[in-house]
Amino acid sequence: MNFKAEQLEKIAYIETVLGEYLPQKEGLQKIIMEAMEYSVMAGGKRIRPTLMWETYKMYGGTGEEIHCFMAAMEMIHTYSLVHDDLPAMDNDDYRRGRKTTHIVYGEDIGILAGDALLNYAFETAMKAFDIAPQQSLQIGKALQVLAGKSGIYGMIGGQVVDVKVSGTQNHKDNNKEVLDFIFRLKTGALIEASMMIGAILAGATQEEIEEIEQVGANIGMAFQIQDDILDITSTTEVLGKPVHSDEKNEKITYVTLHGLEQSRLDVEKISGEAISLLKKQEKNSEFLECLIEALIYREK
Ligand code: GRG
Repeated sequence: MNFKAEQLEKIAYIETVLGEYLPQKEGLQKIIMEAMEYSVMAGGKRIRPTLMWETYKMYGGTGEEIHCFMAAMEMIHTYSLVHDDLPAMDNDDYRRGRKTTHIVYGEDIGILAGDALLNYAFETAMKAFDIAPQQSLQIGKALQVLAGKSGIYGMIGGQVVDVKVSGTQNHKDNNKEVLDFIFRLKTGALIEASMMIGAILAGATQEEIEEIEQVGANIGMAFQIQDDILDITSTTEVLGKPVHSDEKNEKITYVTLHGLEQSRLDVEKISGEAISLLKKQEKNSEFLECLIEALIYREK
């Protein structure tokens, strides 16, 4: 398999889907549609919709309803980045190689663009009911996962602990547990949800859905450790966002706790476990395995 070429083809396809599902730029509120498009179409690796789509196909899914959820997931992911970049949070000026949304449109529209993306994500996912009414039960289940994993028991919960708890003294004795909690929720939850939704919409069994949740958890953990590594070892040009942001925000990271060498070994080990779990499913998961492998050595 020519993995790189296939990946680029898939990204191009996902971007067409995103373009189709973004709202028309019209009406008195047109600026919000422009800001939504600006942030969503700024590039990005499109890891989450790729994982969703590949998992869907792995479990035999062939329908169109998956597209609504792929677009919805990327909208939720993008809203989290837009809000994370705001002055009240990380206060970053660059993301995905260009000025952040609040720098271009102002802080008020930056906040509203994040809100709009989150809401529009659900409006978009619910279009699946019109596309595949016979799948209503699975679509309902997929919506439950999308809402739950992005909420207070998922990504938002992880972000809360990251901004409010992780740097405080009361946690200095159990930094590793707190960091693990943040990674599982802030980064892992959306990756788990992406794969679970792919499985649910394709009609996978409950056991298969739980197994794929664990695969997603491993990918998420490895992905965030690699993110911490790249924040130290990469450059702003390559990442398209500022490096050393963890140091700037005085964050405890996987690398500060475990060291660079151990962090690299752990990315390999945790990703290897994800690949083994996938292989156990005895389905065609070749592309997913290559993707997990590629993420170990990703440079951005
Ligand atoms: C504001 C509710 C709220 C949540 C923010 C996702 C997040 C939580 C913050 C962004 C900062 C960060 C390092 C998050 C961890 C997840 C992560 C590594 C996001 C970046 O994802 P990529 O690398 O981004 O997939 P692209 O740009 O490629 O889509």
